[in-house]
Parts: sequence; C-alpha cells; structure tokens
Amino acid sequence: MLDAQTKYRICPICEATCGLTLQTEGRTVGDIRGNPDDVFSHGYICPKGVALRELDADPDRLRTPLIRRGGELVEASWDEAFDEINKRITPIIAEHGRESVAAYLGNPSAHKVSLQLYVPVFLKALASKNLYSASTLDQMPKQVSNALLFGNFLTCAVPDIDRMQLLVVMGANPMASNGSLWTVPDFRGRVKAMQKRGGRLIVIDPKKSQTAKIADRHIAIRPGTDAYLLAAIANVLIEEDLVEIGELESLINGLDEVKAAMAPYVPEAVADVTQIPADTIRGLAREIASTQAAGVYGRMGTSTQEFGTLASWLTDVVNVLAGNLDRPGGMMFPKAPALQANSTGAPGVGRGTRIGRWQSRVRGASEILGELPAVCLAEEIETPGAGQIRALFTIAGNPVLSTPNGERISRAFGTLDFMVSIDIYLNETTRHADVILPGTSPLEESHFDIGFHQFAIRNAARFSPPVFPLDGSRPSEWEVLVRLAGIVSGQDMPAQEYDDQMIRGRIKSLTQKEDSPIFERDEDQIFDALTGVGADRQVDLALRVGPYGDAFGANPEGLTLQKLIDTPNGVDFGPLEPRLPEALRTPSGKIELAPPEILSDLPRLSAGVARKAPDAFLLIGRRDVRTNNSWLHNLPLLAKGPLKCTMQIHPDDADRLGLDDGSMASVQGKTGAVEVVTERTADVMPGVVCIPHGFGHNQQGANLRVASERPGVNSNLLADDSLIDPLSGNAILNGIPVSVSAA
Ligand SMILES: Nc1nc2c(c(=O)[nH]1)N[C@H]1C(S)=C(S)[C@@H](COP(=O)(O)OP(=O)(O)OC[C@H]3O[C@@H](n4cnc5c(=O)[nH]c(N)nc54)[C@H](O)[C@@H]3O)O[C@H]1N2
Ligand SMILES: Nc1nc2c(c(=O)[nH]1)N[C@H]1C(S)=C(S)[C@@H](COP(=O)(O)OP(=O)(O)OC[C@H]3O[C@@H](n4cnc5c(=O)[nH]c(N)nc54)[C@H](O)[C@@H]3O)O[C@H]1N2
Ligand code: SF4
Ligand SMILES: [Mo]
Repeated sequence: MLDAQTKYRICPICEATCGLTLQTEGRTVGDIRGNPDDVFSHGYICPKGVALRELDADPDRLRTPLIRRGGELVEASWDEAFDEINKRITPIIAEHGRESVAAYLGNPSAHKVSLQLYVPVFLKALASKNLYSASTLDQMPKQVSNALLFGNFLTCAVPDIDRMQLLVVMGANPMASNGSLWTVPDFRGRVKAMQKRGGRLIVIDPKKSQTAKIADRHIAIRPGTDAYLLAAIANVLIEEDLVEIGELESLINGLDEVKAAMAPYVPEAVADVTQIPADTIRGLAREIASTQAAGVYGRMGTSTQEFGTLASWLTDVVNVLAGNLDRPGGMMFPKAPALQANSTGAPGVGRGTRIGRWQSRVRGASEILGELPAVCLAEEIETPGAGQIRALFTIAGNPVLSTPNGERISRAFGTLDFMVSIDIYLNETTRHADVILPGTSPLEESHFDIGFHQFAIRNAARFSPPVFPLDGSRPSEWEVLVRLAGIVSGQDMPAQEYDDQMIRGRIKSLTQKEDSPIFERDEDQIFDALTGVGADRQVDLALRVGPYGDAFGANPEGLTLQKLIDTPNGVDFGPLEPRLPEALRTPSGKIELAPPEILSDLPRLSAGVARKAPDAFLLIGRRDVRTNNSWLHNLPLLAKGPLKCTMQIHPDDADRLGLDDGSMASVQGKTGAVEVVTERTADVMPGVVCIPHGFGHNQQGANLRVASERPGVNSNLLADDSLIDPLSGNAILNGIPVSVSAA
C-alpha cells in the first residue's frame, strides 16, 4: 500500500470531458470516480469513465508492434516495425507518387492530444490529397455550414443550457451520447435545473429516445426530413412577423435571400413529408419565438442524412431569426484556452473557407476542408489508374465497422500493397494491416482537450499529466507520428530533433505576426521558456499565446501549462459571453447567412417535398451509454447487461411481419443484408427500424475476446456507399431504406 495514490484525470472517451479521480497502486488502477472538485464537470461520471480501468488493463489491448510475416501478424520490436514501414512505403511513394498513399483518421484522434497535435505533422509530411476521416461519417455538414456562415468550421454555436428556458434538441440523444459538438457533462442534471426554473426541453426524433423520455415534449419526425421542418419553422417566423433578430441584424449578410428562400415551405407543404401536422409546426415556431432564452440544437441525426448541410444550416437560420444566436440563454460561441482559430489573429474578419478545391478521382466528389468523403475510400483503392491508392495508414479508426458498405471496404483493404494501423486493438480494420503500431493506454499520456473546450457550456481549461509513465522502450503516440513523418518525407531523424525544429518554426512565425501576443519577441527566449516536450510543449506554447495566456511574461497572471499542472481541478473562466463580431473570420466581417453554395442545394430539397412515403422501412441508428462507436465492446463492465445490438421495431410493424421479441429478422439494404435479433418497442415510430452501429465483432483475424462473445451485426452493411450529402460529402447513416422480414 506504500505507493497508493490519488490521480486526477480528464476522461478522454467522449466529448463531455469529465474530471475523474483515480486511485492507483503501482501500475494498477483501483477505484475511479467523478472528481467533485473539477471546476467544469463537478463530479459527473458515466460507466465508460469507470471502465477506463478495464481499458488500461485489457489483455487484448496491443502493447507491442505487430508485423505480418508469412501471412501472420507476429510481435516485433519498434525498430523492426519502423524499418519495415520504411522499406515498404518508400518504394511505393517513389514509384507511384504521394497520392498513392492514403490516410484514414478515426474518432479518437480528436480525443487524444498527441494525436490531435501530431497527426497534422504526419499528414503534412505525407502530402497526399487522399485524406479520409470519420468527420464525413459525422459532423462534416455542420462544419461546412459553420465555415461558410462564420468563416471557420469550428465556430459552432452551442446551447447555453444553464441559462436557457427552451431547448429544442433535434437528432441528438445526449442522455446516451453525453453530447456532441456540445461539451456538456451531466446533461440530465442541467435539464432538471432548467425544468425547475420553468424551462422546457422538446425533442424531435423518429424515436422516443432516452432524451425524449426526460423531455417535456417529443415530436416524432420521419428520418431525413429535418430540413423541411426547420424551413417551415423559419417560414412561420417570417410570415407571422415573429422575426426579431436584435442587435445582430447589422452583422448579417443575406437576410433577404434567406427570407425569400423560405417562402415555399409553409407548414402545410411539409406536413406529409415530415409526418408532423402543420399545427404542431406552427405551435413550435411560435413557442421558439415567444421564449426569451431559447435555442435549437441539431446533431448526428440532422447531420448524417440526405439533407445534412441544409439541416445544419437551417438550425442556425432559425436561431438567428428568433434572435437566439450569440445571446445568453441562447446559442453561444465558447472561447477556448488554446488553438481556437476564431480567437487567433485579427478579430472579426478572416480569409473565410473555400470548399471543393479538388475532386476525388473516381466519382468526382468535392474536397471538403482538406479531405475527401470516407465513402470514396473503397473505390479509390479498387479503381486502377494514376493516383490509385496502394498504401494506407489508419490512425485510431475502424472504417470496416463505421463506414457504409463495410464489406466492400474490408475487401478493398485486403488488396492494398501495404497497410499500417496505429491502434490499440487488433480489430475488424487493423487485421488487414501489415504493420500495427500500438497506441498507448489513455492513462500513459498527458491529456488536454483542444477541440472540446471550443464547444463547452462554460469557458475553462484543464490539463492532466500521465497517470503512469510509459515503459522505457515505448514511444508515445506523438513520437510514433513524428517517426512516421520522417519516414514518409524521406528525412528519418530522431523524434526530438524533428520536434525541436517544428516548434522553433512555430515560434518564429508567431514572432513575425503583428497580431500575435509575442510579436517581435526573442525566439530563443520563448523556446527556452517552454515546459515539457512533444504534445505538452505544444500545449504550453498554445496556452501562453492563447486568449487567457501569460504571453510569456507580458500578462504574468495568465495561463501556462505549469499553472494547469499545479491546478488539477482546472481553471474556470466563467459562463459563455457574446462573441460577435469578434469571433467571425469571414472576409466581409459579417455572418454570411445565405451562402450561394448552400442556396444552390435548395432545389434538391424542394424536389423532395412531394415525394411519397417509401414502401421500405427507414433505418436509423442509436447509441448506448455503455458503448463508444465500435471500440469499447471488449470491456466486461460495458459489455454486460441486456443485448445491445438488436433491431428495434414498432409492435404494429412487427405484428404485420410476424416478428416476436427475440426472433431473428432479416434486414436487406441496397448493398448488403444482416440477420439481427428483434426488439419490439413503441419507442420507434411506425415505418422506422433502429440498429446501432459499431458491432459485427465476429471477423476472422481480429482479437477481441470479450466483444466476440456477443458480436452483433455490422449495421453499415446496410448503408449505401454511393450516396452522400453533396455539399459536405457526408455519408447517409440515418433514414436508409431497407426491407425487413422474418428470417
Ligand atoms: N451506421 C452508423 N455508422 C456510423 C455512425 C452512426 O451513428 N451510424 N456514427 C459515425 C460516427 S459519429 C463516427 S465518429 C464514426 C467513428 O468511426 P471510426 O473512428 O472509424 O471508428 P471507431 O469505432 O471510433 O474506432 C476507433 C478506433 O480507434 C482505436 N483507438 C481507441 N483509442 C485509441 C488510442 O488512444 N490510440 C489509437 N491509436 N487508437 C485508438 C480503436 O481501437 C478503434 O479501432 O462512426 C460513424 N459510423
Ligand atoms: N455512449 C456513447 N456516447 C457517444 C458515442 C457512442 O457511441 N456511445 N459516440 C460519440 C460520437 S462519435 C458522436 S458523433 C456523438 C453523437 O451524439 P448524438 O448526436 O447525441 O447522437 P446519437 O446518440 O446517435 O443520437 C442521434 C439521435 O438522432 C435520431 N435520429 C436519427 N435519424 C434522425 C433524423 O433524420 N432526424 C432526427 N431529428 N433525428 C434522427 C436517433 O433516433 C437518435 O436518437 O456521441 C458520442 N458519444
Ligand atoms: S460522460 Fe464521457 S467523458 Fe464523462 S465519464 Fe463518461 S465517457 Fe468519460
Ligand atoms: Mo462521431
């Protein structure tokens, strides 16, 4: 018991970023609890936070590199693994060019600071346009809308829930997900507080989700039709003279165009397609208009669908028209402590964002924010010709389970000349790799959230040093990425040296920018003042030149990494404050409410309004508090309990098809089929079936012993990889037509 210690840790699993306390003894973790003194999360924790102990101890978690030898993945040293990569990738680049090497980045690369800061270093060195990520399976539509409206894709308005009186949640289930593009620990507690002060929660969802169950009202909507509903709400606000923008009006371009564009969407015109009565829509619009502190928040369900960008844009249109943008109690813009583009450089104006700068080779899909749609990855591997993908790096991603037509992706991976995965498991995707480089346990690296403070309900900063040191011979993930950057750029050098060069380059550029807090300061002095190495050092630099930073002495009370290390409960900077026009980075210095790109997609919306209800069922997904996409199913604490991978179906539909609870249903999509256990529930609306993604853990060559006991099915065998939301390149993961029968 001599070395029993209490450690503080920000949970790296989901966007809520809860502060935890861990009891440790030697290299083992005991009790994990929510840290009651954390300035941001105040003790909140969910079962996944508790399961970090099992993740750290999981015997299936990779700790040694694997190299394919004679068809088998065998353990190897780090040097052997890097040598193998160098030997195999260098001739591919030499012979076929940089575009022949692709990268796919998965979701945890936004949750681990070493990946967030060093994946870009690797990608810059790789210099290939064949970049794919989970963003186009998720939030890209919102990012495109943010970029066009506000000038940067991460300038995202979030509900100021602690001061709100009406929150409308569309296509999100924070009771299970704990929030997304919205960092909101203890959503339930905050809703209770809102209800206690007379506020209301309304949920618009094809399913009576856990969030709908705690709401004051649930409105069922046909999947994929949120843009119609939102346009009709905007229409009512305009037609009934309820538009009340307030001070923001002078900051808006395109208001008249938006008003004109909404004219056709009277509630009666969209009632059929949305399956929401016109009266309900009118009532909702009036309620939003008449509540002082209100906001409409849309997420996954509104994003990963046919009209993802339009729906994402229209939520902001409604928030603007109702006067709820950038207002306390409405939808606000957080100010993060580091690396937030909208608080860097000159305030209130910027270069804006261009999309569609290049096209994918096979189907001609547009580039979006530097990447190509994930649904294009398989065809870019399969299709011969100049620019064909021959080698692939996957970094913290499991596209075989997360991407439409997973079967095809899996087949395509099998044909690559060379594949490297940086991952913590041998799973459905990484089993195809020739070299697997194990990521660290999340407890073996420091933690700092670069992204999630940008979406947080309060302004705050927290940092966690590693709970355990890495064992001597192992590189951390930033070092792995720096080594790989060296290899693909042909200048293999020690990680530390590469890193020194990079950080010096960054300091130099900051000291040359007039609007930087260290303009014309001495570069060596700044370099010498920095704390730590690798990701820590980058965080220190970013914090100190950030909005709360010490500017290397100019603001002595300001933030430094050392200050955060000394303050394990974090530093609170108070409730969100209005940030417009300062946070804008559009060339005009205004909100571009009617971007031509977005308006050009409206004919597609109006063409669909008369569409008849399909004969098919529409498939949607769901999340469970004890899962995280595809990769926590191997932890006994989370895997236990009722079967999670079931097809939920309304009892009336089930009766018609002769499906009993627990019986096997056969579900057929355009690209594939699954057989799945039936779960009858009136929670899903008639005509809709619901299967969670991230399952299908029965594939040969993977090593997930707990997960494979109850493998479930891969719902993405049913999703059609030929479809995208055209403006964002995002996959369609909700509202997928499928046929259902008894198996
Ligand atoms: N049908 C359907 N499909 C969906 C969705 C849906 O709702 N419905 N959701 C979509 C969404 S929102 C997302 S974000 C994507 C996710 O898509 P992906 O990111 O492709 O998939 P994940 O399941 O998150 O896989 C994460 C991978 O990272 C590995 N990993 C975990 N921690 C670490 C680490 O610390 N280091 C390293 N190197 N690796 C690590 C895991 O082992 C796993 O292989 O799925 C999408 N797919
Ligand atoms: N426990 C847990 N937490 C997670 C994750 C996880 O897998 N498990 N994944 C993380 C990730 S990567 C993300 S992106 C976030 C996502 O977090 P959320 O955005 O909250 O997403 P979901 O929980 O999938 O909830 C989506 C809701 O949209 C509904 N829906 C489906 N189609 C439509 C539609 O067309 N219109 C409307 N209005 N609703 C629709 C679904 O019924 C569901 O209730 O969660 C994160 N947090
Ligand atoms: S809600 Fe998210 S951040 Fe909080 S403990 Fe659970 S997984 Fe971790
Ligand atoms: Mo996601």
